[in-house]
Amino acid sequence: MKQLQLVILIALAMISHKTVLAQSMIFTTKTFAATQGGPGGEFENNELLVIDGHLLDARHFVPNTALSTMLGDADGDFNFNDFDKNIDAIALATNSQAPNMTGLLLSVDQTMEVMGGTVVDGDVFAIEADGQINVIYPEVFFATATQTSTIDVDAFHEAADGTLYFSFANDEVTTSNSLATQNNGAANLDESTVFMILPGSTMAQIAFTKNDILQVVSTAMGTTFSTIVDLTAFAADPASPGDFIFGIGSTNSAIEGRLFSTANGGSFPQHFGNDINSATLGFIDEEVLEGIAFLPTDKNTFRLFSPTTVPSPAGTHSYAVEGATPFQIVQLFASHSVFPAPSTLTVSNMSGFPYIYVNPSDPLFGISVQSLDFSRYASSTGAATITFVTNNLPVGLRITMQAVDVATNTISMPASAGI
Ligand SMILES: [Ca+2]
Ligand SMILES: [Ca+2]
Ligand SMILES: [Ca+2]
Ligand SMILES: [Ca+2]
Repeated sequence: MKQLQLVILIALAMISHKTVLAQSMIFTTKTFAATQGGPGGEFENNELLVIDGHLLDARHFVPNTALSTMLGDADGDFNFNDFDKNIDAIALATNSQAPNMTGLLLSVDQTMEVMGGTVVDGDVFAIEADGQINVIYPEVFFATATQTSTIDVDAFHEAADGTLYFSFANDEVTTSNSLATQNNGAANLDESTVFMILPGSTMAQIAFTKNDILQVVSTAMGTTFSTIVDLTAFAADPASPGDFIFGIGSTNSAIEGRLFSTANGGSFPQHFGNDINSATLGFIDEEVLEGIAFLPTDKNTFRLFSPTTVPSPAGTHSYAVEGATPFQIVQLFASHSVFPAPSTLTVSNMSGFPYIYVNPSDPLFGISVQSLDFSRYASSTGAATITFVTNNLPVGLRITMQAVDVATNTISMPASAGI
């Protein structure tokens, strides 16, 4: 009987040519995206988005307000809104790296001011608990490995065996004869080239040339494409070991916003039985996807949003949560923000986000705990909106919040308001 089941499974595997997504996929868009999913109806290009086994369409995973709250007040204007550059690469951090706030490594597409300095577009970095940026792989590492000069990394992936994969945002010229040879004799490395660095090596090889990527796209689409403009995202395909999933920069409406897998020579990753593209992600328009990473498991995240623009000093403030236990209580905790670096405590005996940004000894914290205005029952879909009204408060007085799903004792990432 067992053998028969095995034969059936093998037969099923052989007729299945599609990659099926079982893990949470974290990603970002290249530009602002209007969406049917999630509060506010919009995603910014400096936010981390997610689809998973619970979510049919894309939702926030880490809103830019959460990233800015973690980063702190880099420019000293008493607003937590300084994570303001497009995120162009995302990768899952391995255990070998320093603990960091989200478990993810990021790159941005412009120089960004952070506390204690700047990050540049070629850096791959983690955000630490105290708001410091920890550059795990600096730009010079990639430039040296490819014998180029200043570069912008726009796709990055660290494989389980330690092999690093990456792509550049622009065409770059190499002085390496070896790389040129691998690049069909050309010193000009196309922006859709995927490089790899094997564990222990400091020199890169070409994993996929522009033509290799074109071939995968053409095979998946069943028609020949002469350009995909750019490779914008790269990760191991969790449903097909040894294969990879990538995103492209083309704005050709036939292929814009699609993800491709190298499985079967060229195929479409699947989510809930659909190809992953702008329409199935719930976007109103076609959007170029960048920076994909897969979490090890399907993870239902509990998420708190503040409005994407800092509200005026006085008025009604509306905070949305998603991913809470349906029909159970969501509690918002608030305290006055600490500047310039956020004050953090390590969470114990709670699940979700590992740090507390609200200050339990602040008087506002006690008020938020006791106020009915700060708690709501979640809807049947685990959503709730919490609103409160403030009077005009001076510059320098801001509020940091986190939400708790009381039924599961799960804490959200932080949000903040310019109140
Ligand atoms: Ca982005
Ligand atoms: Ca600021
Ligand atoms: Ca970058
Ligand atoms: Ca690229």
